[in-house]
Amino acid sequence: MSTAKMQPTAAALSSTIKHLGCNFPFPNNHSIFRIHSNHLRCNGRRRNFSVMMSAVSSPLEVCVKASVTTPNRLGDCPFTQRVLLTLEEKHLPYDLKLVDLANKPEWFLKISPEGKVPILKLDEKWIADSDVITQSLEEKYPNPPLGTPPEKASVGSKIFSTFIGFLKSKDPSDGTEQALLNELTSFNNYIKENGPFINGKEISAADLSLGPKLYHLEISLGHYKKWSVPDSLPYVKSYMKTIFSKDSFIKTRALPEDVIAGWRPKVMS
Ligand SMILES: N[C@@H](CCC(=O)N[C@@H](CS)C(=O)NCC(=O)O)C(=O)O
Repeated sequence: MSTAKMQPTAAALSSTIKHLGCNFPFPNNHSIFRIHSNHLRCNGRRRNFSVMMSAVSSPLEVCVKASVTTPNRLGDCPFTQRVLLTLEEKHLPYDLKLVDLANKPEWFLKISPEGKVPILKLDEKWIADSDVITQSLEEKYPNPPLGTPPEKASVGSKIFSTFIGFLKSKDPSDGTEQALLNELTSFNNYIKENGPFINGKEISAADLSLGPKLYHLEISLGHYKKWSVPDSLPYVKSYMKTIFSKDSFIKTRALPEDVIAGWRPKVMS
């Protein structure tokens, strides 16, 4: 088990606040503070910048798949990356607990009876399943809001299953490539009309779920089928580029070699 801490320091936040020309008392205990929109008085004037109001006392613990190619690195689970992206976009500190899924330790099976990652500890309870985890994070930490309106939540949701169908297919004329192209085409048309993200201008939960799946699609179809998203779908391509280049994505993405290794059993079966 290995632990990697990712958190801003209280000192860094304090120095940002001082930069704005005010000195607020800032506890020097390395707690992490969340920023809310609240008005404070500074130098006798009401200032409309925001300062910490509630403390996230310690980093949230998340069990994630460990890399199979590189020691002490995050592995290739798209559901895990979805959860980490949510934590990043909500500026929540977290600790990664890397789990070797090929050799699951006893401590992990005790807290994850299904033996699956991701699991995240919230209010002293371990929660499984990325749907449940991201929903629970949204409820407990509503700012910034990441919820996707229900009528848009399933946009692009068939891309992952059709991608897997095509990846596993051994018969080029079985229609699996066309099924994927159909899903990507309707996503392309949707983003063209409604983008740049699924909910319009701002990134939301549906993008944080789809982004890692498109990353797996790009790497594994490129590797195993020498296939890439056609130029006739420019909105899909620019959507992928936008999401893949976000800092939160770069920080939480798997190594391409892990993605390739992760899909090998499906391709070979
Ligand atoms: N529905 C779950 C799926 C999680 C899942 O399938 N995780 C895979 C890794 S990507 C896993 O832990 N598999 C167990 C194993 O490989 O033994 C979610 O959204 O979190």
